[in-house]
Amino acid sequence: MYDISKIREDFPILSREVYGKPLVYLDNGATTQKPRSVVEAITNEYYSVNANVHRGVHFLSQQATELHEASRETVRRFINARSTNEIIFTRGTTESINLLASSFAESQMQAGDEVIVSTMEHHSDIVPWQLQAAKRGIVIKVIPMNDKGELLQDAYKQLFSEKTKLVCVMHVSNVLGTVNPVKEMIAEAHAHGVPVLVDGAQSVPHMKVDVQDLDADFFAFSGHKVYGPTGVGVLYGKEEWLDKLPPYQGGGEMIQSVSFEKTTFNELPFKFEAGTPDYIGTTALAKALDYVTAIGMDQIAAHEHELTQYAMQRLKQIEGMRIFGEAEHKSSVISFLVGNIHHLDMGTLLDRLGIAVRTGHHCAQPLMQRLGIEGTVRASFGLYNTKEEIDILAAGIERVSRMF
Ligand code: C6P
Repeated sequence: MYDISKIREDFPILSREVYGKPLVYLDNGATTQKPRSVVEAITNEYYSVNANVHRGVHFLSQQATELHEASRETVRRFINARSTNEIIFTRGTTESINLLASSFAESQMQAGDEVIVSTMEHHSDIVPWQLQAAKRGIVIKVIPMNDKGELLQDAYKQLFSEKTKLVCVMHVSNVLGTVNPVKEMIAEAHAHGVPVLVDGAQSVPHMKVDVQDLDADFFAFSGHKVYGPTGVGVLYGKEEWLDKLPPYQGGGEMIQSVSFEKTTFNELPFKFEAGTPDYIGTTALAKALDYVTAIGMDQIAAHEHELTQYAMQRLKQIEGMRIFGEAEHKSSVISFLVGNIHHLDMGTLLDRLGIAVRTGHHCAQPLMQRLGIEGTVRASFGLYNTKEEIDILAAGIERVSRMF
């Protein structure tokens, strides 16, 4: 039984008002709101445990270290990694991808080698590779998509060459909602002996993810999009790959011994975690994962699927409505434009009605170019959204449309 009223009570912010109207928060693709248990984990740890991890012999330091490492185990279990050695804590998806791009390109790629990305990628799956391209002369190849927002699998297969070293693809599009068939895409890449990095920023909050079932070589996600705190994220990597890659940053924690002549590096996962980690953040992330696990990822997926179906049907009734992203497998993201109304105008006026949506290019400008537009209005749903909120959104869009 999905008790939405009870769930909403866990998120105090959802009962606030903006401009004297009840908040309708539909910007979950950008970040999600936090349940009480996550916020309390942060204050509790600062008030009663706080000490630097992995360094001190004293009681608090050991307790903080235990919490931090228990959180790594929670993440491992949540995505079904084989070992906690495969869970690297980062600041978020962006840092996870930059880490991998830097370490992978440095050790595994030479001038002329190729990385495959897709048309719908977020800038954080593109720009790190462009930085490496400028440094090392690597080449970026792009998987095209059809007008429904689905990647063309035949074209994808044609992109492989003996120079292909990595595929970097998003699990779920933050603009179109498309759920890419990453399991099949990984199998295809593996048939060419090529590893795959999956950007899971928009999948982890919405569906059960099993990195072993996907057979992903690398998988990145952000805590703040899965009801956890800002500033903490994860890079999963198969141990055999992580063993081969050089560290990303140097500093404390990631070393075994240092002299001015030679430094030896720490074992996994610490080799990739230079400096004091956000150990309070990792505790809170684990609380967030516990929270969604207690509700059930399948239950969350079913609830959001129902909301998305309802919203698609409801929004399509609005005159002049153009929806971007009609893939067969679609997550809880709806991007749209209405008539000639600029996305920024629509977003600003919806905001005045208490409705928080995102507008713009959503950090996916190459996708906007493919769609032939500058930006969209985007409503993205989370586990606490309701059909009533979708009705408010639809009525809001109709009201704004009438004004133009
Ligand atoms: N998307 C949005 O769509 P960070 O900022 O590191 O937590 O996540 C970056 C990122 C990477 N990949 C995908 C698919 C994403 O959607 C995002 C973040 C947000 O509103 C902000 S642009």
